Amino acid sequence: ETKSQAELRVHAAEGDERENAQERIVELREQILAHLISKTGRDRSSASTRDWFLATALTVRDRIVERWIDSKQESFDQGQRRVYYLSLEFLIGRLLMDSLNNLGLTASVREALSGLDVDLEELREIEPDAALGNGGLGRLAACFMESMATLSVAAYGYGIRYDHGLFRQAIKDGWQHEYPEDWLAFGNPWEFPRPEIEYEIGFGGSVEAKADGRAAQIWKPNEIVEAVAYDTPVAGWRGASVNTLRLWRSRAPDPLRLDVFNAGDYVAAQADQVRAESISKVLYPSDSTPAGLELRLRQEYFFAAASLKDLIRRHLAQHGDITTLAEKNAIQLNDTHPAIAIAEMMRLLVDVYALEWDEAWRITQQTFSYTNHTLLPEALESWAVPLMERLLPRHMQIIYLINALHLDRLRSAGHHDWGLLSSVSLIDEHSGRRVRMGTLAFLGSHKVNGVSQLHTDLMKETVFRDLHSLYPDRIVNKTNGITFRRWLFEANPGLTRLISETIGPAFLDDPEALRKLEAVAADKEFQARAMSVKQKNKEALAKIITDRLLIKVDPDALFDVHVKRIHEYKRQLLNVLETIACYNDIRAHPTKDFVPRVKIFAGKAAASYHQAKLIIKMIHDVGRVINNDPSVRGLLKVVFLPNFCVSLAERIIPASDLSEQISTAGMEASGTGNMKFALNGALTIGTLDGANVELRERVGDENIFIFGLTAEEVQNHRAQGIDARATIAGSPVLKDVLDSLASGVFSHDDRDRYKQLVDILTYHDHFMVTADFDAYCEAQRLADIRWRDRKSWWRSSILNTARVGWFSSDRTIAEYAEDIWRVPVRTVSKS
Ligand code: B1H
Repeated sequence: ETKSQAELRVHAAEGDERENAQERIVELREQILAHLISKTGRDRSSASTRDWFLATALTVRDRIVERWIDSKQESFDQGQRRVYYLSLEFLIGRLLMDSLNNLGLTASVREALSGLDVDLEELREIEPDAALGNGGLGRLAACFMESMATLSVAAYGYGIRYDHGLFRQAIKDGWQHEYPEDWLAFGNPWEFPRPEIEYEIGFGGSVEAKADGRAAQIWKPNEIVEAVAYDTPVAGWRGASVNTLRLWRSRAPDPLRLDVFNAGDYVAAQADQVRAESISKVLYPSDSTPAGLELRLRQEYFFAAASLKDLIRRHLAQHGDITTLAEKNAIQLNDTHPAIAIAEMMRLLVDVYALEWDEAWRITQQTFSYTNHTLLPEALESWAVPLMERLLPRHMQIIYLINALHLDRLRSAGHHDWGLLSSVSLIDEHSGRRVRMGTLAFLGSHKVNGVSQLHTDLMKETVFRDLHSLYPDRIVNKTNGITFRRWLFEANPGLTRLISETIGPAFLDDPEALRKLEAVAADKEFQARAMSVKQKNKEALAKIITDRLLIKVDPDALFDVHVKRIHEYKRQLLNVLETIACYNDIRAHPTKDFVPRVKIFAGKAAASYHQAKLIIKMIHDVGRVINNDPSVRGLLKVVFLPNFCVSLAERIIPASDLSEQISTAGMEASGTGNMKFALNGALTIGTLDGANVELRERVGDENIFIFGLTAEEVQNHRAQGIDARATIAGSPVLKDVLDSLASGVFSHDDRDRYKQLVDILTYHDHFMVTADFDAYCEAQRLADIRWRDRKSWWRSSILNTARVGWFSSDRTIAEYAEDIWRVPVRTVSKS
């Protein structure tokens, strides 16, 4: 038996491949070669890795396309209700391995390529990430697209085809620098441009009344931009079905003003085009704080309007009747970013399709639903009325009308309290006049959901308290999930294989079947094998660290990992302070036995977020001192991996022992990294925040390190005022740490660098870093004790993997399908 045959035999995720394997391999090889020649114009002797990647991707794509056409035909024939997922972000990452795995082609393609002396791993690595998102919200949309295809939900994703995704992060002297990302530089083999699918999107201009006195008006925009479709097929697990991600690119109706060009003003001649194209030029790089700039509103309206035009066209082509729109279509708003679609839908129904206002409103509400992803006050989107009036005059009228009817209805139901009425009004009168997009999304939807149980409870108590009291059935919870295909099968083939050999392949189709691992959680041999898988993953990560940072880390050390966007509420700072405390402890006790740790950080800061960038600098400053201090004796290392992205996460997560999920309680709506780490057998150290709460319920108290204030305690603490001087005075360890930072121990070149930061912690520690510090250190020491008892650690690790099946995004999507969209789901399993 050759190595590759053995691989074929055991690699469960590549299950169905044994049959006719040899013929298939030969056929694949021929197709790859044919594509190589016809699409790159090169042959074997001159092809580059990129050429081979393209040829391979196109070969896979051919197989996806067959099923794509079938899926579309099938949902048309069945007249199913379609689901539309509107999102400004889809953080997809790479697609080659994802497509191969889902089509069951990984082993055959690897074999076909190796016969051509090409290494699939190299092709995998050359694919650029499609980074059309900032973080959790965008990645969730990508997981949902894959799960909807897996469950054969007839779904379309709609978004923007940004020329440039999330910026590339480079670190210079510890500081973050941003560079434009260029994922399309070498073309994109997965997408199909659809130049024939284009819509005119208007901006600005004026509104003319119609003579008949009805609600309908005529909007005369003074600027037109075209939206052109680009489609990417999304294949579900085992090729169950293939859905479409349709992304819009903007362009001007005329590429050039020829008269101006001929007169010699080349720049002015192209000005319209530049203005139009700027809409789909670049993703706004803020996670959780909306930019609030005019271009952002243009992006939001541009893609919402194009998507509605497109789905209404599809509906009318099939059903011919606008009044059945709600029965046949469900539109999910991914946060408020597409919420202007509600006003646009009303405009289309009333002004264009001539429906009565009340019927239009009923159809709109029945069609739309809205997911809220954050309660941070600064993150709640609102638009200044004058900007809205200038850019979207008709929509502003419609919003006023929705508001007037809404408030009238409340008054006639006996609500006269001015405080209540102004708090649920669509217009915020406090800080200039602004349109509240969350309120618009809430009113225009039949269901509004949070993304974890705690977050949903807090929605009802805080931001949406008054709206909830008026519409008590509207808010529901849908706890987030992740696709196990990417985050286990693809990212961790070693563990996938081990699980499959131990409990059989049923878990590949039914994540709850992972529970069978409970039986072997304490089994010596299974533990040893799980350990050896993790060890290999850690060695691979150690190599990445050495290659990129020239820092040597010991794969036997505990890998303590904190990767996510850099934000004060996520409290990377708390982790750094604890790191300094460990450093002080190690130096003070040269003979004490410490658990060797590698602290691994990665994540991007919003370009304008000064405090977050300072935290990145601090990680580097602290790391430089610790990593170069011989008295640390290799017991502690601090590394920051630049340019965190989906493909890097796929390397880091399977190599992690400890997962840092330490946000200030009440501030992380859900988190999804927490789920990815637990699935891959990392133990979590975390607060009772977001989905950590549900994670603890599922893995069990003894298999997770929970510490710190609860959301309620944080609220009380804040209400009492948060002068931290007493807390600091009561914690000698913390005091030491802060003194050393403030006095410049880690910043000799600029001793005052962290002075202000320490002041903020001392006088108004909004994120409760000081309040939680001692509890966090204590939890870390419990983790040390556990780590020393390797049997107990590994039992917990295996139980984590065994018990997190519920966090599959298939479960999440099944819940949306049943409670919000009211569409059926179907699973295709192996047989
Ligand atoms: C999340 C955002 C977000 N919540 C505004 N909110 C943005 C807000 O560009 N903007 O304007 C971009 C992103 N992202 C995250 O969503 C939450 O913080 C996570 O806790 C949650 O897991 C994730 C998915 O629900």
